[in-house]
Amino acid sequence: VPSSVLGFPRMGKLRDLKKATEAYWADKITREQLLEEGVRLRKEHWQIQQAAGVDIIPSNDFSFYDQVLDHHQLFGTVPELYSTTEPKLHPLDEFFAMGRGHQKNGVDVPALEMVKWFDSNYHYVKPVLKKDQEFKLSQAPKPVAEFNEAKALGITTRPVLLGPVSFLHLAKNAHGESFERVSLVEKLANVYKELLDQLKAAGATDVQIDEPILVYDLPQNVKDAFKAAYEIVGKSDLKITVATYFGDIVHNIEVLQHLQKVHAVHIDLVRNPEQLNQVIEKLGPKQVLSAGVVDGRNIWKTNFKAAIDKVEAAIQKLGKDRVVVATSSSLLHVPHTLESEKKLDPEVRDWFSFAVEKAKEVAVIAKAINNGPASVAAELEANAKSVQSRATSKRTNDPKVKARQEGVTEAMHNRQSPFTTRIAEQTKSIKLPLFPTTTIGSFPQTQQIRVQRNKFTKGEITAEEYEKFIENEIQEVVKLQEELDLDVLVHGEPERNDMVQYFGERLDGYVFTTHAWVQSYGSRCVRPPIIVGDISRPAPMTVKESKYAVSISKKPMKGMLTGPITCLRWSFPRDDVHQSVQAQQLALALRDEVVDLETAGVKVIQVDEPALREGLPLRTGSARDAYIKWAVNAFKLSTAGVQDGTQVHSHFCYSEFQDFFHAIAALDADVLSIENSKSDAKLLQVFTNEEYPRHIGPGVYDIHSPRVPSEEEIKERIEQMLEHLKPEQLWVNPDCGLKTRTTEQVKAQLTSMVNAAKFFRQKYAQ
Ligand code: THG
Ligand code: ZN
Repeated sequence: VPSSVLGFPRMGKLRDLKKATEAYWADKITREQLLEEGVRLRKEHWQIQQAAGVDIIPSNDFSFYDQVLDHHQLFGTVPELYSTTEPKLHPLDEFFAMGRGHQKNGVDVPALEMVKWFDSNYHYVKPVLKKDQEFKLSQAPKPVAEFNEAKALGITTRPVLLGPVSFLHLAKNAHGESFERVSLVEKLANVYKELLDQLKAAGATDVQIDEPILVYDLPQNVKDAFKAAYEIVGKSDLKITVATYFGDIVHNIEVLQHLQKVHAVHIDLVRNPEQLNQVIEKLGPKQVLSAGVVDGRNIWKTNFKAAIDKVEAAIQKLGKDRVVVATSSSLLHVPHTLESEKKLDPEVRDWFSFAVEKAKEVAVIAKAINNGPASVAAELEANAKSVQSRATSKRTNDPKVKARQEGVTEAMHNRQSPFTTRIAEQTKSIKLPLFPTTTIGSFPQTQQIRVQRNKFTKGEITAEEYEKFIENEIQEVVKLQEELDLDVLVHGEPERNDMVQYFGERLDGYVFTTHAWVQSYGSRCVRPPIIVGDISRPAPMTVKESKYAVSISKKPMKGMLTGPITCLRWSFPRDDVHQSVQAQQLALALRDEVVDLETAGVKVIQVDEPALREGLPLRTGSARDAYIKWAVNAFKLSTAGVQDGTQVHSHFCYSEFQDFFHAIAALDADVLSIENSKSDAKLLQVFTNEEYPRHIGPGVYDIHSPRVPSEEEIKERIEQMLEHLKPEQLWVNPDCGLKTRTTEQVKAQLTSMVNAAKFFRQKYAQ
């Protein structure tokens, strides 16, 4: 029984890849230096896995930006916009141009669209394909080059590719073209076959082809595409492992009959252990099962006994030579190594396992099975101790939290009065004009803010000095907003590192790390806090800053919180209690914060839930309905503790509301601000059709661009919105937070916005 890792994080121990790519973009290092850093990181990561005792080590899991985007160049499908620039871009720059746009030397091209990778917090770049798309294997295919690189180090790797059907399904059609992308499958599969032949010639024996879309509900033509694809790809002499993850494949089990020519099928037995028998039944007589038993999505130490039991269950049916021990998915979604965490409480640290440690885990599990438990007796014993320690720790169980959860009533989820009553109260207590203007919460996070925060973290400045600095920042942001004549102000969030990490650092039941970065997209990383136990709020988290902001302005100030679902989803959650329980604990902690803000004189409170939609189970059906119910309840529980006169806002960073509208409406937020930068009438139509009574601020300009929209342009936008929404419903705001903009840009953009709002205010006053 060999051990296998499906993919390794590529940032490096100290986010080396982030630093190198950003230095390259800033012209601080040369292209050669960046490429060298790639070579160094790949080598380091292969050697780590080799030293850990992993038998099947992946290659081509590395990427300078995104592994899905790599395929555009690999298969010769780079959109013309990027391949025909004047002057022509070097391939590496063409690649980055697709990922993040390119504005230099007269070239000005925007980035391709980026979307979430299944239900993870990783984003991939959506490939764009044309109806008459041709495919052509690149001259020096990256998978072959990286295979050779590892081979030169004496390591025979298993290259990883995103499979042809998943690639087509996860891509999108070129603008304005209507066609079924899977109709391209044969053409594409031929190029895969060519690539596999080259890998074979280079000395590869195995290849991992990821087809994660098998966990989705799939239309018939997509399922059929597997037949066409694997008839061609399956002619290769390589042993192919088709990998699935993040869900079960039982609902698509018929597809396995099209995969009879492949060597192995990988399934995620962490998320869906119950699929084991049904998948085994459909395997061909010689096919191998790759059993994903080490969690690629979370940081918990694997329970060796439980994992071994799962693998043994597979061996019982298939025999030892038809089973592989593997990570459940790529380890891309976990941090590099626990080794770097010097400040974690040892009790808790002992429960965790990051990528380096997980590589060791698969090797130990395989060894226990191959050579008997005695061969790894020390490891098994230490593991059992850690598991026991976590299960019985006082830190995981807090009777006070449990008692409070038991006392939660239905009534606690509902505001005191219906919206019509509330809004009448709010109009009196907050005194807002028609078309009120506001922003989403964050103001530019300047270099200076980051420097001061770092100094404070390192103890180079005192708490008082830091506090004074933050107050000054708040003062400036408030002054700026007053000058701009905005109606509902914010304090700008200079004190916050990340909208989830900040709260994780202030809640009991959480621990946070110093180096545990996970790639979010491109060079950008997040450091998810870890939920280890029952969650509670030892002290107010945001009241001091909000109160200060209230004290320096006569205008209404908006308090800013991250909602329970987003806190949960962008953290590493516990795997020993249901997520709905953790969400409710977060909701109760936030409820106290909301009430404390109200007491401190904050009359408008925004609770953001950008991750609400991505938490939807990947397939439609009862699991989705159950999720919507507990997720909506958590939001309502967190916000419903206030008086009628306090206004609850929420913000959503997406506008695909069609299939999710009822969940959003059920939140019962007084005001919603939503992304609408593409000026999507379909979105507004949803609100009209459903006779949505509450207030809405569809973004009037796109904050992701430095461009300054003109007053006229914003007026046109508002005019369009008024075709769907009543004037007394409409708020005027940007489409997201201003964190990534400069102060200059913000001033100019908000000036146009406020002027446009004033125009309509006057027009409708008569
Ligand atoms: N926080 C968390 N998850 C998220 C987002 C977030 N997931 C979705 C979306 N927002 C992802 N977007 C970003 C945007 C910017 C950054 C990360 C994710 C970012 N990170 C800094 C970096 O990599 O340089 C972190 C540096 C630091 O904090 O010192 O800029 O907002 N949890
Ligand atoms: Zn947003």
